[in-house]
Amino acid sequence: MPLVHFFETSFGRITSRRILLVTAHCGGVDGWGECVADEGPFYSSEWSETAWATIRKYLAPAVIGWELKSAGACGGLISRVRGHRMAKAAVENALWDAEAKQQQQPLWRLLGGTRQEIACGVSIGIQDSVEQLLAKIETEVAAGYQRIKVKVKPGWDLSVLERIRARWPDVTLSCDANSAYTLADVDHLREFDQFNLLMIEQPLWNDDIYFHARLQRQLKTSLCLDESIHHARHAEAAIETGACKIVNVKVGRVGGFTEAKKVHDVCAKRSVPVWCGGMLESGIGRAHNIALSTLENFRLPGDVSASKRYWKEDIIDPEVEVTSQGTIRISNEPGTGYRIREDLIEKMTTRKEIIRGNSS
Ligand code: OSB
Ligand code: MG
Repeated sequence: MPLVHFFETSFGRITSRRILLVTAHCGGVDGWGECVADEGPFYSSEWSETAWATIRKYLAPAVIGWELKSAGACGGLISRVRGHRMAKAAVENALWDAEAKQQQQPLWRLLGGTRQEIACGVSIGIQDSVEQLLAKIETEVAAGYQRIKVKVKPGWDLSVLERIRARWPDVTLSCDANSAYTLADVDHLREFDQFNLLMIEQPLWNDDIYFHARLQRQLKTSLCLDESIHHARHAEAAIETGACKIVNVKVGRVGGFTEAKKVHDVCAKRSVPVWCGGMLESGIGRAHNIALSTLENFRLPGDVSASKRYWKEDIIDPEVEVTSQGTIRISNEPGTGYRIREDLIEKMTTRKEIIRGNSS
C-alpha cells in the first residue's frame, strides 16, 4: 500500500508498506489480524518474511483444530516458539477478533476497555526541511490532534525543537529517537529539557533498559520506552530500575492483546501511564489499536490517527476518522466496528497461502 507521504525515522525512509494479514476461520466466523513487521529488519529483527515463515510453519499449525475457551488461550499453544512476537500477535489478534464476532460483542469490551472515546496524537517523520515539518505540524494542530510527536536523530533535533517551540509554545510535544543516541550524548540530551517535552521516546539502544535508567536520572524530561519493551516483565524491570516514566504499548511488539493487557496492568499498578504506539498500520491493525486504547491506563494520546493520514484508500469501511477535538469515537458494534474490504484486499494481494489442519 503506497503511503500518502513518505515516513522517515532515524533508521530510514519508507514510501509504501507491504502488509501481512492473517484471517482465522473459526467456526463460521472470520477473524482478522495484521502483522506489523516491516519489509526489513530495521525497527525490530522481525520482518515480513520471518513472520510469514514463522506463521506458516509453526504458529498456524499449532493453533489450527483446537477449540479454545477464549483467544487468550492461544498463547499457551504457541509459547514453545521463542520471540517472533509480531507474527504471534497477528495470529492471536485474529482470534480475538473472531471471538468478539462470535460473542456478538465489541472487541474493546472483550479486551476490558472502559472508555468510548480515545485521545489521538500524531507521529511526524523526519522531513526534507524544517519548513516542511512546520507545515505538517500546522496541518495536524489545525485538525485538532492532542499531541504532536516528531522523530529526532543527531543533526535533526535541538534546532528543530527550537523552531517548533518558537511557533507553538504550548502544544503538547514529544520526540522519538528510535535509538539514535548513546550515553556519550548525555550532555546533548540534557539540552532537550529546555523544550518542555511530554517525553523523549527510546533515545538509547533498542535492547537496553539499564542504561536508560542511568540517563533518566540525569534528565528532567520523562523517558518513554518503545523498542525495549517486549513483554510485561520488561515493563516491570524498566519501571523498577527507573528507566522510564511512561510506556509505549504496541500490541505487535509485545506479541498480542493478552501480553499488551499485561503490560498495561503492570504499568497501571505502579501508576505509570501508557499510550498506544502505531506501526503505520492499515485499517485492520489500526482498528485493533483503537480497541486497545480504551483500557483505563491508556492515559496519554496515542499514535492512533486517521486513515487518510496514511492511505489514499484504507481497507476498512468506514475509514478511521478523528474528530476536530482530536479523538476517535468507539463503535459499539460487534468486533471492531469496521468492516473489512475483502474485495480491495484481494486486488492488492500479491501472495496468499491457506493453511489447513489435518482434519479439515
Ligand atoms: O517508533 O513509534 C515508532 C512507525 C514505524 C516504526 C516505528 C515507529 C513508528 C511511528 C509511527 O512512530 C506511528 C504511526 O503513526 O503509526
Ligand atoms: Mg517509537
